[in-house]
Amino acid sequence: MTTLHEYLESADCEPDLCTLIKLIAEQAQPIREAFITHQAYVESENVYGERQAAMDTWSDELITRVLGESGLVRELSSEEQDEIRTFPRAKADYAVVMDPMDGSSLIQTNLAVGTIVGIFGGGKVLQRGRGLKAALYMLYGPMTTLTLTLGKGVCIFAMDHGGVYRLLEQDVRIPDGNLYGTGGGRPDWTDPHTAFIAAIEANGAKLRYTGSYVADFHQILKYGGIYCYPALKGKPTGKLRLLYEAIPIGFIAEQAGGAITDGSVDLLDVEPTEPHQRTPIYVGSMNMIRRAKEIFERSRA
Ligand code: AHM
Ligand code: MG
Repeated sequence: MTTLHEYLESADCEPDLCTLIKLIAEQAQPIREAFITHQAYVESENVYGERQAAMDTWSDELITRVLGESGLVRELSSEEQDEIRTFPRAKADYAVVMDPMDGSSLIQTNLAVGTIVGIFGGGKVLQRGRGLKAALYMLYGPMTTLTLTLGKGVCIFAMDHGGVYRLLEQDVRIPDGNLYGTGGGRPDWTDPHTAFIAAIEANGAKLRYTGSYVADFHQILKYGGIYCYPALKGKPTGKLRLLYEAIPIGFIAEQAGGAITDGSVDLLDVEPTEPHQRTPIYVGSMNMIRRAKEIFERSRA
């Protein structure tokens, strides 16, 4: 089976970008090993006032250190850090956005969690998602998988017992499908979101939601449907973040034939103004995205 290394060589990927992707992918092993010793929450909060799990800070520090030392990354912005990090001596000019441990509130339950990464060129993290050179996520489930796009389709690799990633699936396409997951409590949903969920349920949509965005999205990628974290009453931008959660996953979704929207605009076209901005997210199959857009458009008329 094709290894990640062989795939990158054959994909005509810039050599420094290949090195960077392999370096990030290698961190899955130490991250997996650390779960057992880092189960607890720590005393700190992140910039959003959320309690940090030990794995949030541990994985953030690990990846930040490795990328800083690589000399390949000029800027790094992480969900777990208040400020953008700069590495002025870097010899390459990649800029990385990441959620080092998405779904961390589930670690003690042993449900799947993951690491989400977007890689830009040009040395700046504040860029529109459509400018990404690569996006990937590692999912720590029964298998460790790496879902990757270099902007030319999506591949899924699985790590074998020797720590080598082997190609599981290529040219992944999101099928039209009828699964959905949505964040936010029902009393806090807005009228268009309530109308959308009612419409898809009336059409047979089935709820599947763990509370780990990266895992919930992976299910949508494989089986089709939609993941939503909507605007909520009193929280018009919802919970998830444009740079760390929307953009990399949206880029992968689009490369697999799906899309990402906040209900009106394609989130890959949004110019970020600050690293921690939040956005409502609807990501998944085209049939579901079309339906969401129709309902939101009607609500604005
Ligand atoms: P995290 O990045 O700190 O894990 O927070 C984001 C998580 C997503 O993984 C998940 O979809 C969402 O928060 C779940 O939120 P809720 O508990 O409100 O459903
Ligand atoms: Mg997250």
